[in-house]
Amino acid sequence: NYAPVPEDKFSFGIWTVGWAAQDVFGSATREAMAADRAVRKLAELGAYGVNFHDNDLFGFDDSEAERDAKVGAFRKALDETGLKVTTATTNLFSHPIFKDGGFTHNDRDVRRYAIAKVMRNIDLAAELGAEIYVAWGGREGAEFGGSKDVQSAMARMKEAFDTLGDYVTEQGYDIRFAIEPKPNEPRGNILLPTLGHALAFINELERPELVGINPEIGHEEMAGLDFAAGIRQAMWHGKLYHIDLNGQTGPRFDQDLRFGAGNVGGAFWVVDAVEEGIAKGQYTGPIHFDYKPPRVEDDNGVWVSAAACMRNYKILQAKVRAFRADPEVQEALAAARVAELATPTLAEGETWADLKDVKVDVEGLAAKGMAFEHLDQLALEHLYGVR
Ligand code: 3MF
Ligand code: MG
Ligand code: MG
Ligand code: MG
Repeated sequence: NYAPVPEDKFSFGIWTVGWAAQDVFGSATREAMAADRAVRKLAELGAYGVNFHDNDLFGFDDSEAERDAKVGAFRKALDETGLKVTTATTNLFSHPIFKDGGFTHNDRDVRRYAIAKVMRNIDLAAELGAEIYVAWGGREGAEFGGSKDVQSAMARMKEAFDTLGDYVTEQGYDIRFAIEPKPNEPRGNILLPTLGHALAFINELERPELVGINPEIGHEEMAGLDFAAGIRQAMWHGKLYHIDLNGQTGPRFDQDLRFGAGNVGGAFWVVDAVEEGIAKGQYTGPIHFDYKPPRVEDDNGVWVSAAACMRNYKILQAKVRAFRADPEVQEALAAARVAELATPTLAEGETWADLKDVKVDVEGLAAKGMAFEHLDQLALEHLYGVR
């Protein structure tokens, strides 16, 4: 059966099941949910951990006493259920002060305040045992070419991550950062729009070893990209620190469907990539869902959709394993020469000089098919459940 257990390491953002379902065109359709209730229900469903923004636990304007009481209730729920805090993050996008972003707001005072807000929540994250600190550049971006000096924005973004890297190092916190790319929404264009932009940016930091990425399926697919290929490259760089799994149907608004819905074929290869990464020790984070129970659902529907994220992962995990174990698939992989790509192009000791006048069977190689259709048909038949 596909029942989730804590060993599966499934985690959820508190803001996912907790979303009251307000959107740009309409008000909330569900009650606001206290973080401790989300923790208890997720534990009942078989989750392992949670991730939170500071303001998922307490309000932006709450007094210190209110903050302490709400954090206390959250902590009590964690203690009673055994759920882990795997990850934390900062809300630098909801309050009007962040209308032009946090780290790259044109106004210097906002930038200073944004970094301070992050440091304060890192203290709480460290106290609660989080190992990953996610940074999604919510409103870091622009609608118009003239309103944002992009090169200065990159310099300020670097300054923020360098300052935060110094902070966790000097506090002795065992925390690494994961940048979450997104191409657009809520801004017309967001800085660090894809995982590739983020990977390049990390190389410019003073402590690149402290910073990786947290790519989201929907965000990369909004840009028309292949998420599974993207995370395989991120793992090759040693930079996949965390992951946001959900569903999306091609380039459009950020749908945040439950994992497994939307691009089903894409989800199959995502699970294949994640499982391979785990097996190779390249991915050690939680299997994390960042989705939104649709606005049409009531409280019961929220938990149906949360359970479905985990169930769909386990169903796809079983299908991926069956695909990889199928002898016919192994024959098809061999016919497609997939493993040959792992062989270096130059033999040991060879240099460019050995290749300069290389002779190959040009006509024979050009005429030979790749046999990819048969391989992919086998994958589809596993996915469709007929093998
Ligand atoms: C928005 C997102 C965010 C981030 C979250 C974690 C609210 O599209 O995906 O969810 O995942 O802020 O940093
Ligand atoms: Mg998102
Ligand atoms: Mg999304
Ligand atoms: Mg996300």
